Amino acid sequence: MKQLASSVAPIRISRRRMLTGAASVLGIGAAAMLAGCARPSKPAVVPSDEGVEAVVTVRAVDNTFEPREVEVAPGQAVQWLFEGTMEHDVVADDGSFVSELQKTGSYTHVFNDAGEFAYDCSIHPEMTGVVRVKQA
Ligand SMILES: [Cu+2]
Repeated sequence: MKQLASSVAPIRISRRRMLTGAASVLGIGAAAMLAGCARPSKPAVVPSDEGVEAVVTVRAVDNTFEPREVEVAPGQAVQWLFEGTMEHDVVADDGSFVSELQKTGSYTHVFNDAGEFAYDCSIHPEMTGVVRVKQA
């Protein structure tokens, strides 16, 4: 009987250790996830190119950009229309075009350089889009 009692105790300790270990692994995982998702800070707003006629319009609705991918030629402009009930913005990964958070209105950007410009909404990471600028 003594043997049984002494064999039970170590099991309890190891269980507790396992739980503690699992909790700390989860904690590290959550911290890594937060670090991966969080933008360090929103880049500076790039003023909208007003007075320019856009060749493509993208609607920012709740919670998607429609269409998600657009294509223009160098020198052409894309206009985003804010139509959702929530605030959204347009933030280029490279910071080359960045709008204010807004519920209504529009934001226009002239793309002078060829390339692929990914962007998203700073408060809705699931809202992503791409502007492809191709040489005509
Ligand atoms: Cu948004």
